[in-house]
Amino acid sequence: MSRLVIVANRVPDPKEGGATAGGLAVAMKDALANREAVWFGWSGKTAAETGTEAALARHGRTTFATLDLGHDDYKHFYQGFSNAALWPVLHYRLGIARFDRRDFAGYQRTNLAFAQALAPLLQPDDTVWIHDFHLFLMAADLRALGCKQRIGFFLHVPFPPRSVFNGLPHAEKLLEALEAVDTIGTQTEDDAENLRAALIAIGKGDVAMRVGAFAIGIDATGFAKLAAQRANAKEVVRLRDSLGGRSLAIGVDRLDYTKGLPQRIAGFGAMLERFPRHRGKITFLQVAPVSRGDVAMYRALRRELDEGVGRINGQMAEPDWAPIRYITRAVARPTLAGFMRMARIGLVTPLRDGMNLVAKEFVAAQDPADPGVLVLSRFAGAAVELDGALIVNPLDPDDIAEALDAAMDMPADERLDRWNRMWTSVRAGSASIWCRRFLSALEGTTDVADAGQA
Ligand code: GDG
Repeated sequence: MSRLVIVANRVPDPKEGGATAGGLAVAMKDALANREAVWFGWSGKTAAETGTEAALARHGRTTFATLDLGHDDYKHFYQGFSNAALWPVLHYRLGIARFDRRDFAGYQRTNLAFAQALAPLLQPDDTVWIHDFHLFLMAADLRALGCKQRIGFFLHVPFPPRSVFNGLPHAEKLLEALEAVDTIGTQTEDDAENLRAALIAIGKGDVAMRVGAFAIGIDATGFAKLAAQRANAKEVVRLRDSLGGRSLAIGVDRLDYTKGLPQRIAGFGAMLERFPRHRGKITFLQVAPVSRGDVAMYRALRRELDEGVGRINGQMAEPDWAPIRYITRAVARPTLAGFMRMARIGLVTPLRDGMNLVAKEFVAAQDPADPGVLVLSRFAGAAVELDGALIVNPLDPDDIAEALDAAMDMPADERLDRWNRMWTSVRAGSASIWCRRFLSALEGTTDVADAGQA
């Protein structure tokens, strides 16, 4: 079998064997176990200049190849164009995007530097799989350097309607660069349609035909097992004891403005106000590890949340009960799995999300004998598959309030029925299946149009 070359902005730490570092590493686990592979990208460190030669570390059958980012590229490529311009635009938030031509120059420079450092490592029959919005231009740069390998590109985040995308300066350059890609993957059929329409509008109908939807999944049985194992772990018991018999609602999200956190908190407050019989009966735990804390929008969000949580707790708390518990540190993954299993309600209400793995993790973590209820935003890619959830509009606090009320009162047989439907689809769409589907489309054994279908 030919070698698989994975390219992503971040590379998992080889010391952890790639197994513990984030969703992508989990999703790639099976593919990496079965063939020779290279994982190429940013080391996570900064230096005076972006590296020109990748540092190599071998682990099992995988070679980790990493570059440090120069301070300027960190500022303009990563914080600037990737996080302050592309991220909001791809999440439909044109109004909060910040553009600066120096940022785009940094983006072009870094994509090219990545391509220049990767090209000499490639073998003729390698399959190259590039991930996500940081690297729209890299396939075209590789082609310009003479690379003839098969190249795939997967976009983990949404792709908005072209009227939104075209608000991004240089939007056309990003689309044109996709000409160099053989198979282009998005999370949902809506994203694929939006991307195709944007490509067709600039006369790239041939490229539009290479776009397909491939919904990413989780290691469903692995996460279910982890949650069951941790059901009585020390931290989980501590949380259960502290609830004093009250129900738990849980939210787990990177602290990001796409995740709808202020709206979710307002929705929880609205539930307590409109349905006072739930007061003192439920505690909402929001875990929201700080992310991209050096970007201004994220600092503003944190202040807004501090204030929102404080206001609702101040208004609603009793001496022996605070409605909301809010943690901005990361919680260990096994502990999170145990917390999710204990929760009666999972609150996943992003304003926009490519997929949202937390929704699938919550489903996998449930006790089949007494499963909880998922309240899910219709704007998460996961909503396409998880029709057993209570689907809400995350912008409408009353909608969230009513779903919470319904979840609190939902009889056991309805909970079980809804959960069974969701669990069937989470299991069927596991991470390893996602990986296999994309690679078989890229490596030519399935048609793109059929490959994304379950
Ligand atoms: C992007 C797209 C798409 C969260 N807090 C903690 C923690 N997490 C873990 C979750 C989950 C992961 O982080 C988050 O994944 P999501 O899918 O929810 O969201 P993004 O990070 O925005 O990911 C998204 C994804 O890529 C994959 O394609 O679904 O749409 O935006 O696994 O559990 N993990 C630990 N502690 C925490 O406090 N250990």
